[in-house]
Amino acid sequence: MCFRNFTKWSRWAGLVVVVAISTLLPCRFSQDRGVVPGMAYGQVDGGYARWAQSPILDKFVDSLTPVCNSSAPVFSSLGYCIPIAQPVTSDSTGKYYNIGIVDYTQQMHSQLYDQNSNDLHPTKLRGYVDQNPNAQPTYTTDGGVTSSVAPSYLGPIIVAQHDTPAIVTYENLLTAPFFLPVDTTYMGLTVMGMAQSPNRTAVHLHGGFTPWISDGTPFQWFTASGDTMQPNVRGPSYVQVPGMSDPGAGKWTAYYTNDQSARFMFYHDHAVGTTRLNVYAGMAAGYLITDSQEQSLYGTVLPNNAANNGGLGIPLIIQDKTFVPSSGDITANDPSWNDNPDWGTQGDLWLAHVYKANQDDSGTPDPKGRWDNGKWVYPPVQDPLPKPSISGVAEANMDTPVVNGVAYPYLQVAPRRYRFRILNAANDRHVNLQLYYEGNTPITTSPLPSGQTYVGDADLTRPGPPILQIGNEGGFLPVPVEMNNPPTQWGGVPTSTTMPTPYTLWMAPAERADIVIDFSNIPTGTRLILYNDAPSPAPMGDPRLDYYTGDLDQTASGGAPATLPGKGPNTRTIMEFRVVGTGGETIDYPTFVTDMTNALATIYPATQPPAIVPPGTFVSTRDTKVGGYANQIKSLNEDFDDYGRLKQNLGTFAQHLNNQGINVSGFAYVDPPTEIATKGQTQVWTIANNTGDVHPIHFHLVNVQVVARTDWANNPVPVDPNELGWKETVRMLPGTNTTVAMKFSLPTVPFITPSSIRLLDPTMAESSVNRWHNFGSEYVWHCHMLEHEEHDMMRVIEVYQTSISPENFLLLQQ
Ligand SMILES: [Cu+2]
Repeated sequence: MCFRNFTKWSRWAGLVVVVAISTLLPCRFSQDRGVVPGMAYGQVDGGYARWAQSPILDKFVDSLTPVCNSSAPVFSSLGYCIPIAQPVTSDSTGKYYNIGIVDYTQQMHSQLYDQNSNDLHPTKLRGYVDQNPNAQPTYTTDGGVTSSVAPSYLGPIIVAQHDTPAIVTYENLLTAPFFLPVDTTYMGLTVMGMAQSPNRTAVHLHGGFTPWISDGTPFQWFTASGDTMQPNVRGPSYVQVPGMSDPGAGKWTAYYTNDQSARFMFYHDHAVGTTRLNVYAGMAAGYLITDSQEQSLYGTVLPNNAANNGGLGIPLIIQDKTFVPSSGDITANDPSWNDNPDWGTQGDLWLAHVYKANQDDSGTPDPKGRWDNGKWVYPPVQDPLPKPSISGVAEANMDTPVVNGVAYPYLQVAPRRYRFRILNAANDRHVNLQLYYEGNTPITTSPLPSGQTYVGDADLTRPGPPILQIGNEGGFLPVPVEMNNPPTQWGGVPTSTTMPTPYTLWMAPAERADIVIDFSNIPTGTRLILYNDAPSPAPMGDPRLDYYTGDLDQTASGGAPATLPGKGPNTRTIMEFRVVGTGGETIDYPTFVTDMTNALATIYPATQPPAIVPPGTFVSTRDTKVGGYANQIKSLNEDFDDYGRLKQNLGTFAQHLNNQGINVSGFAYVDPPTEIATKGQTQVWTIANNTGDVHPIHFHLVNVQVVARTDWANNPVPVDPNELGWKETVRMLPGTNTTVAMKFSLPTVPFITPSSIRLLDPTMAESSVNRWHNFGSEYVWHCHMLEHEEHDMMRVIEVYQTSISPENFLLLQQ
């Protein structure tokens, strides 16, 4: 359970503090993440790092997983493609899909071997599978699933047409013990002393303009009919689509309007208490909306060929994983991993399951610690509970980049333009993407001659072709943005507390980038590296989480040995492009950029709503009114939970005493809602980030306009060119206010949507403070670093048809 109690609620109403905007200052900056200087280190916790490193893998030996193509099947070198979902039926009301949720396995690198043999070891995963008997792909992979169709990682992609609804029935088929560590102290997994199933699922269409009953918020979970703990149980916010028959045991139907312009979204798990685990395990898949305006660009400014999946482009879905190493390595670094036979073996997914604090509970500094122990900060957390043996952690930054389900993939490209649809689907790791020529010094050369770079690494002195960004989460940008070229590298030292400036294509978790790269002038035989140097966590960075060739041996501080040339773990070399063969095109790049600029100048105003605050309007985040709307103050905060573990929260700027006796802002997810709108209302929020982290804040239902940023001294912090247009995941920089504007329209649907009426905290018994509440149309806003979201950086957004009291249960429809 997260830090919260009913006495705080009773104080809450009386302690709302309206903070004058002119005095908007951090109530508290982030906790010190370092160890206490000058102290002698003991052999704490047996000297264990409690942190594993993946087996050493060669880079760029497996090809990128392509999208399946029924007419000319093409697979990765590992034998996979990402299927496109096939509707089971279509009529004037929309396209209907059946998608199962299953455990399965898939090989993610050709050197992930079984522990007891030299056989390949497909990694245990859970994810989505098209249940249409005629689904793609037409081959079968290793599986063990009940469907006749094999699941494939990150599939099936739903490709929807603007304004044609998609009605998806999901079936939870998860019945085996979860293969990842489940912390039962997190909200939702123990209800009034009763253990809850870890195999709950809730499916959220991220970016969708969706009625709340189909949004897939945390309490809209459902279990499998064969669940061993809670068969066919539906969460307190589970609602069927009105007018449709009950989908049946273990199922849930969602109605997606697709009343949006062309854009790249994704659907992923959102179940209370297990979101971070389910997504890390693979529960994420692409969702594209296309429209006639986008299609009019195919063959002109956008490519139109098989390699680009028509004109839709190639998905590059970037994640980070750590694979369980050999039994010897795991025993040396993280021996308690072996205590649970359900967790994976060599080649399966590893996840930290010990809250490895900078000080143990006796106060002895631990040089291998990673997060603060609230018992030993000042002022200390009062009477912390003993930390659970299986614990969630503050952040899960892993050591191996995986793109489309392949560790360190390569992609062969012809000398022509390619459109890529990039999604950062990592749990917590940000990336700062850049493109360089690959080094050409053989790996056998030692020592590395000065000024040279090994094969397999990026030569930072030789920038590749520019990255031209044309879209983000909200669809097309008003103006294409050429990522500064040569790219700007993060220098390894934050130049300010606000952001490691400068940067190139910075993508926080859940951000998307629609980009075009022109390889037409790159000679055949060239290899290029997609490079990342974002610090993790951003912006301050922990050097133990930055893996690159020649890094220092950090085993003494719980990190990895030095990374060898050409091998992992390496979080800087994401993937390799190989320019091969013919089939190229002749492109004059400046003319292409001009043509793209002209195309977006037409398409953007035709497909996107107008700006709430006219572009060019000067806005200070301290203005009391922005664009004529009251400027509401929100906050992002750090705190400690009842166990003395770091946690994050968000909410208004109202302050209350925490368990250290400090006045802090922010509330728990289940505290009474403070973000309230009426249908069609426009609101402006200024969000003050009181923490030391960059948090990607995601808004369900609405897209937002990023209006302004300022630091604490009210100096402007520029909005990035690729943040113009509409977004739903916005980076909040530490020590910075970010002002966003949004309109709370509700989707038009062919049925009457009931209100969300439930206990404020459905995981606790009803009481005088834990009341029944009418949430209207219930959505959420939260950090999309999933370890933060789950613990407990999420709040409700409630939208009402008209302005009413939240306790008025008579208004039953939205
Ligand atoms: Cu966060």
